[in-house]
Parts: sequence; C-alpha cells; structure tokens
Amino acid sequence: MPPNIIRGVDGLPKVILTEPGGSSAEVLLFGGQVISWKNDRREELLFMSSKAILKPPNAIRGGIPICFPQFGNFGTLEQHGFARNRMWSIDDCPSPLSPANNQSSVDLILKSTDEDLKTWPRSFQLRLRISLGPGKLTLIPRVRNTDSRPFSFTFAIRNYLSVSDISEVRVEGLETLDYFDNLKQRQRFTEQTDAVTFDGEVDRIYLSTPSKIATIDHEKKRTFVLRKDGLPDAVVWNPWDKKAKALPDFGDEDYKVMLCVDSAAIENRIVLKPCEEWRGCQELSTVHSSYCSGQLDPWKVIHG
Ligand code: TA6
Repeated sequence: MPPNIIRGVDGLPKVILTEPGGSSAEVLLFGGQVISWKNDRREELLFMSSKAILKPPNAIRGGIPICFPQFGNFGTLEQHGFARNRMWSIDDCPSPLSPANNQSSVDLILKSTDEDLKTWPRSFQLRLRISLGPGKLTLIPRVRNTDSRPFSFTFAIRNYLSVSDISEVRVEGLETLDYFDNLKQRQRFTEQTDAVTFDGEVDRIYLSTPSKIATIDHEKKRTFVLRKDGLPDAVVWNPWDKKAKALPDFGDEDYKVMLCVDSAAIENRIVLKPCEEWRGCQELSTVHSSYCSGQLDPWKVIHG
C-alpha cells in the first residue's frame, strides 16, 4: 500500500511517519527532506529557520536536506548539488531492501532528468529510505549508476539539530581528528580539544571520523547520537551572527538554537562503475541525559 501523501499548509506534498511509541517525522517529497522529527513527548528535535522559504526550487533551511551529487561549491554545479532542489517521488521498487512498514517508513527516489543531464551529464538513481523508530530516525541513501560510463560524487546528509543554547553544546568523538577548515581556504588542521564547543562561526569537515558522534545539549539534558556507515566524514557548521545575518533565509538569532552535524563522504569521492550502487546509512537517536549528570559518559557513547 503506497504511503499516505498529504499536502501541508505550504501546499507541498509530504508523508507523515508515526510509531507506536508516539514519535513522528514529516518528509517532504521536495528535496526528499525530513522537515520535522518529534520525540514521544512531542518535542521538535530538528531546527527549521524562522525565515525558511518553503517554495521550490529554493533549498529549505532546516530539517535534513540531502547534498548530492556534490557537497560544497565547485565547478558548474550549484552549492551542495541539486538533489535538495528537486521534487522526489515515492519509490515503488526499493529492492534489494525489503518492503517498508508504511506507518513508520517511506522510500523515495530521485532520477536524473534531461534538465539535470545538462548540468551534470550522468544518469543516476538516488534512493532514500527514511525509517522512524522509538527514539531514532534512520536514513539509508543509495546511489545507482544508470549511466554507460563510471561517475564519481560527494555526498552529505545535513542534520540541522535543534539545540537550546549553542554556547552550551559540546560535540564529542572528533578529538585528534584532522579537518578541513572552510573558514581558512580549506586548510587542514588537527582537532586539539577533547570536545568541539562554540563561541564563533565554525565550518569544518572532519575526516575519517568514528562511526558514532555525540552532540550534547546540556540545558535540555539531551544528547544526539549520530551513528553512520559508508559516510566517513562529518561536517560541523554554525554560521554564528554575521553569516546568519547574511543568509536571507536564516533568522538573525537562529544560530543560537541550531547546529549542523552532518554525515558525509567528501574527502574521497565515491566512484561508481555502470550498474554499481553505493549505500550509506545514518541513524540519529537521542538519549536523555547530559555530560555532567554522569549518566552519559561520551566515551562510553563513542566507544560503547
Ligand atoms: O557546510 C557549511 C557550508 O558549506 C557553509 O560554508 C555554508 O555555506 C553552508 O554550508 C550553507 O550552505 P547553503 O548552500 O545551504 O546556504
């Protein structure tokens, strides 16, 4: 049975996922983008800009956009690729994945169009399974090369996390890693601290990270645990005040209540021969505790 597609207040077609535990998620066909994820206490876990423009083809500033076939701004392609600016459709043939349970899971697909082939002359199919479970949200992206020649791409799942106060947030699991600093012409540095904290703009691509990264929101006693596979890198981004003012679809004060911690494949491009398929996986979950409560030992989260 195809998932139930409804139209939101903005008129955009979307699918609502629910699970018996009481959490929910909203997925737009536009951009194949999760725009809301609420826990069993109906608290919103994802950030949506107070100035977000929900009007295609504008990218939507919040939720979980997909950056494909490129992360960043290089060459002829638009920044972060075009997948987030396209209307996706329901995938009736998600094999080899087993058919999804339609209440809490949806399969989406984006196929290259003649228009896309003008900017990125490679024929592809991008599939995304989004599954909701108690306390977790799982995304399984797959790219299939339907072209007659090999192609390569970079990829990111951009998670706009909602936080209570960015200056009180710590990101654990990135210590001692190398990163490209987008604020310093992508120069390579090594993380010296045992936790990334925020008192200004941060725009970094951490390389070959552990498969688990913890984002700890002290005030909310909430930790986002990001588990990922097939996506070796992680982007950490907060625009802070100046960049926030410069972005037309970003509220001036919004930087205080958001942080992007993305699962990505950027340093080494993914190469696919004809008919080959790449698969990635990301699971976002939340645990109710904070560092100082001693209940959550980030070391255990990362290494547990
Ligand atoms: O990852 C950070 C970044 O590349 C920043 O440099 C900033 O431009 C941000 O993404 C937002 O990009 P967007 O195209 O969504 O405005």
